[in-house]
Amino acid sequence: MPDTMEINDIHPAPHLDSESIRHDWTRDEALALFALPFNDLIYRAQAAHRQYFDANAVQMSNLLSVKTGGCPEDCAYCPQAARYDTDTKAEKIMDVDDVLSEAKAAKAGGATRFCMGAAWRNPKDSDLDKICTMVSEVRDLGMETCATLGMVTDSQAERLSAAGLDYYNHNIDTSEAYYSEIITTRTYADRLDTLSAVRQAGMKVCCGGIVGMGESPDDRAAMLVTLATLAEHPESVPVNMLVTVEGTPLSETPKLDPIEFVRTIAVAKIMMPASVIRLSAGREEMSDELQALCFLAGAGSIFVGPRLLTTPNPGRDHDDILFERLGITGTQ
Ligand code: SAM
Ligand code: DTB
Ligand code: SF4
Repeated sequence: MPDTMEINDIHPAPHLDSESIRHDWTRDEALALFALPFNDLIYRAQAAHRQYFDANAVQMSNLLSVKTGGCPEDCAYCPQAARYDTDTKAEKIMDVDDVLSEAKAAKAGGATRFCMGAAWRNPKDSDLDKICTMVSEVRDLGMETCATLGMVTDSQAERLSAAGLDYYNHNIDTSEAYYSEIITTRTYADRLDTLSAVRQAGMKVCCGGIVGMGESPDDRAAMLVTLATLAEHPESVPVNMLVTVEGTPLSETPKLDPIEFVRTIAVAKIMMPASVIRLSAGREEMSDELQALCFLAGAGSIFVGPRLLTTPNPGRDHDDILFERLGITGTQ
């Protein structure tokens, strides 16, 4: 692996030469970024962020689980997998009117994007009728729309796009090498196929992963390289800290060093400077100071509202105070 001097030589600090959009990142380069002294890394990431974004603005998305639990997949982190004995029980898909009430409340609370999640391996065509109605009605409220429904075919992606879906979230979650330690009911290639269906249908891609699942530093670097070498970078890159849930196979996973989490956000920002990196799951257990470091490292978006899908998230009161203390404005 190159040392600090070498990576700075290859990619000079941004005041000397701006971070440009590259799609040819290598694992060694990613590892060398991870290995930078923390201050150098954060400086690079913050400067990259400022080339494309207002550094004092953070976009707010609101999640809603429109179909909870009972999922046939075996994702080792997930409380919604039917095979694990968790507190999350299978429910039916929500009624459109109830979803709309939640979206209106989210909009009133300042969220600009409404993300609808379903615990499916993949939606049935008949499920999509209702989802498409939700999407178009949420969009009519003047919000951006996002959905995460599992794997979709080309024609399903086209239907969602036609209904007005702005973003499709589909995470690669970890490196290809570590994937089978976490999920065995589908492959990495399945994931990439859905991402290309989403792109082909003209939607924006929201794709990231989870850290703190026992993966190695190499896995974290490899995951970011996969994202940053896609033909187009995902417009939105959620970086989730594993939320450990009782009953899931990862419930006892030791906590990742929070500094390594901040480094992951910073490296993602340097490798994909024009993408919005989202400080996603895990904020409930993070200090305000840790979240502030994530914003400094280039996180430009969060999930707001008291819940993620099934687990708690800091309430708006807490986030309002944090934003006030940091001089951050919530925005698109
Ligand atoms: N079933 C669909 C799928 O897997 O794509 C959509 C819903 S799934 C819950 C969406 C994403 O939530 C997962 O890809 C994963 O990245 C994230 N997630 C789920 N459980 C999590 C946990 N315990 N901690 C952090 N992120 C989690
Ligand atoms: C993403 O990357 N994180 C969100 C959203 N996209 C769908 C989901 C986090 C889920 C955390 C566990 C739960 O609340 O069930
Ligand atoms: Fe199902 Fe998605 Fe949870 Fe995996 S992450 S078990 S696919 S809901």
